[in-house]
Amino acid sequence: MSDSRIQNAALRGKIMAADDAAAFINPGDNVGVSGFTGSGHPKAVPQALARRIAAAAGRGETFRVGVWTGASTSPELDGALFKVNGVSMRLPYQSDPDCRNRINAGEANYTDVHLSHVAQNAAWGHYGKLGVALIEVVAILEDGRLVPSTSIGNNPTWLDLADRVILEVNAAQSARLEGMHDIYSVALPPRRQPIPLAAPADRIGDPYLRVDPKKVVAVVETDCFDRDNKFSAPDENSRLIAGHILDFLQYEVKKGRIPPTLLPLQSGVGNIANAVMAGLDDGPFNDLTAYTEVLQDGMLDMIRSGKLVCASATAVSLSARALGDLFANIDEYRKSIILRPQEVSNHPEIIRRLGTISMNGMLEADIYGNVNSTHVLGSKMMNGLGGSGDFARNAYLSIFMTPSTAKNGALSCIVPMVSHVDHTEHDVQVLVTEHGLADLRGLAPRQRARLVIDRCADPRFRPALDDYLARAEKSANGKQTPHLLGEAFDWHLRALRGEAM
Ligand code: 0RQ
Repeated sequence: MSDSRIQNAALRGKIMAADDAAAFINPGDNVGVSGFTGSGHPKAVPQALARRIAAAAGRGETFRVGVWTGASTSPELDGALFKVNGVSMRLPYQSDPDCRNRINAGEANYTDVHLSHVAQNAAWGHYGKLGVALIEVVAILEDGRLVPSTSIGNNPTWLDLADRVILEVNAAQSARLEGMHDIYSVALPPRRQPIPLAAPADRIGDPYLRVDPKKVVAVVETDCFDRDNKFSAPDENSRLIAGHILDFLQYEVKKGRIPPTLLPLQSGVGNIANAVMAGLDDGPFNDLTAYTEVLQDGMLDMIRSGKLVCASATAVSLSARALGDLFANIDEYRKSIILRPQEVSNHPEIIRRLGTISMNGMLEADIYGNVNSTHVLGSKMMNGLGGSGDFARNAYLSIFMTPSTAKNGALSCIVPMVSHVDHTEHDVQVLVTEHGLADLRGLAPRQRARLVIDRCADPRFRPALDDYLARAEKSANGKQTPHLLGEAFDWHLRALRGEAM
């Protein structure tokens, strides 16, 4: 592989084994790694680092690093490093069980950040100094430019800020990804200028990452596929939720508020999001576009069927089957897919300009429309808010969706007051469960509460929510957003005791 994939002579001279490359990472370093929702993450050096950390622990030494990513990664990265308790600080989004367990046990600090904020916060120094950038690429050109992999995330920022750079060149990723990316850097204030992007298909940068070759300390060759981001076939609830959203979008088109081609779609991760895409693929809308952060199987299907003409994202996050299809037909897909830095894919300026239709999952919503996307029963981290907040506040339509109950019906996902707030009532326009859709736009809090209970709550929990609202309306200290502060969290307290809500 070296000859074709690593064309730069100086960097070819830095090829070494993953264990040797990991020796450039020191205890206490912050490491900025590539990787976004299981794609484009380094596959070999993190495991070599985990072995170093385990060996240090065997000698009674403490060896921990800070890990900054684009978003979630994989068992080879978060899994390996958290298993050996090698991470002192993690940001900005994760979904790995070992990582989650350490965070919830208080053994690792986790900073849950809007994905669009990460690059500028890092550049401003809010996270400390970046020792190492560890980035997967698919090739190094003769002049040293880097062909990015299946995600961009924060890679340009990590390459700029790090003292030392380790590159993994992954032969399993198609070299023909070249040309799919659009790298544009956003200057810091006061030099920041408007980002010249007016449509999802616009290309405003150039397709390569750049790095100062003097900073590159190691190049490691790998041959491993991305995480297999499998999806199950949509279940009944997902299909019902997708149906409500499709009916609503048709109504919006009929009202003339959005065009028949809709507005650029942003879709979160998971089975419901995929079910919505499957619904759109079978639905009446054509010539759709997406301005999103993650391109999942559902969107790839829509590109193949011709329904989706352009998808702008920062990463693909695909099943093994869909990744195979992407690579087999990459020259066709390259005409419709653009991968950008997450600072651009999630930039509030662009999201507001395009007026996206944003659809994200949630854990729970309250009767007034506040949404909790991250914390189970108030204190326990699930994944993180990811890009949901970037889109929720700035989208034309900000839609949050969930089945109405969790844990086999024991928990209601519609509660009197959310146990943690990620998206406030001011940012949430539409709530959807399998029972129905509540369009909250323009409504005052008490009107919203009526609609959320009637349309979205599970019928088994409606009487208790009605009762709460009625008593709150009678006895709260004000009528704007009536609450019974003494009992607003009784629902969560019952769940903590292992009872149904
Ligand atoms: O737990 O796996 O232990 O059974 O939460 O729930 O129903 O499988 O839903 O996979 O769509 O995830 C909000 C987590 C939903 C996701 C969240 C339990 C439930 C299950 C998962 P188990 P489901 P999903 C783009 C945008 C934030 C980031 C985001 C998410 C588990 O959508 O991480 O939107 N969003 N990013 O049992 C207690 C409740 C619960 C509950 C569900 N009310 N109370 N537990 N669960 N509801 C992507 C990026 O930004 C990268």
